[in-house]
Amino acid sequence: MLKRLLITGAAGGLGKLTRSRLGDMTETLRLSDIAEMAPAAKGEEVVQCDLGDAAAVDSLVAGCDGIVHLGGISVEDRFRPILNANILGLYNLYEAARSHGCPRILFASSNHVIGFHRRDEHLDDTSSFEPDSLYGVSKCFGEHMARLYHHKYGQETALVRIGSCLPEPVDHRMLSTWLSPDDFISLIHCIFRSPRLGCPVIYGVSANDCTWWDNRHVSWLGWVPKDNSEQFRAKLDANVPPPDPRSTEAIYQGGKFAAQPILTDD
Ligand code: NAI
Ligand code: 15L
Repeated sequence: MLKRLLITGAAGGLGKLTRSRLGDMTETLRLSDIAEMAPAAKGEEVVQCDLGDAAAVDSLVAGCDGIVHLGGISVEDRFRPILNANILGLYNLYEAARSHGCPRILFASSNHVIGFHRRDEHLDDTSSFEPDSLYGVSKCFGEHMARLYHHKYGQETALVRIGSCLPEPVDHRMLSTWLSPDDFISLIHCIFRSPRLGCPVIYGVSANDCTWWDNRHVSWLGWVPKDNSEQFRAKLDANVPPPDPRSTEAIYQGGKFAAQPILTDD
């Protein structure tokens, strides 16, 4: 049992999911976001702060023995907001962790670090970074920060390249990338219960028949995802037109992120 587990990004989609389901892992849940959150319930602490504010992040991390880092820009955006939340925010988080005893971190990385691999490729932890967006580049930075602090200070981080964590897939691509909420929660339990973690890449994906990603290199973690997106295929076939197979969106694993132009700051 952890003493105090910090969840950043607690006002977001996965923040709300984890807030409602991780209470049994910890004596106290500390919840943080730049946005407003529901008031603290019993066993909870709520702290509103900007990840770009180093002093605030330092106080946020003090006293925590685990961190589920979900906070930040979660889709493609202009560079400035990404710079503050996903680049400066990551530096602030790792510096704070270093000064407060290196609590274990789950970093919510993304499949968009490898989004420019083609869909006929099968990937594992040795596959090259091929980001498909400024957002994807910021997640590559986050993974590299984690590795740097692992080598220098022994900081442990699970680099979870989340696919698409939603109640169910909403397009055909997500038949490959879907991570069920239940499988995400069971993964978080495995990460914080493991006696040793290191700094592994873990693809956050359910046991989908048509996945592109291979997690055999982390079988020692004991995570066995249970859900399979095939149960939703007929519904998608009936309701969602697939994209033109010659389009960028359909060729690459990152889908729409690969097809989007880079947004400029003005
Ligand atoms: P979300 O956008 O719903 O939540 C992110 C939260 O971070 C928001 O509540 C936002 O207010 C907060 N945030 C943004 N900038 C901040 C700042 N400067 N300081 C403090 N908080 C800030 O995203 P979601 O879907 O809950 O995803 C959570 C994490 O998982 C994100 O890091 C995302 O990149 C990652 N992820 C999610 C996937 C998914 O399928 N939901 C897939 C791949 C990665
Ligand atoms: C992500 O990284 C995003 O945070 C999420 O909103 C989804 O779009 C997901 O990837 C995806 O690729 O489906």
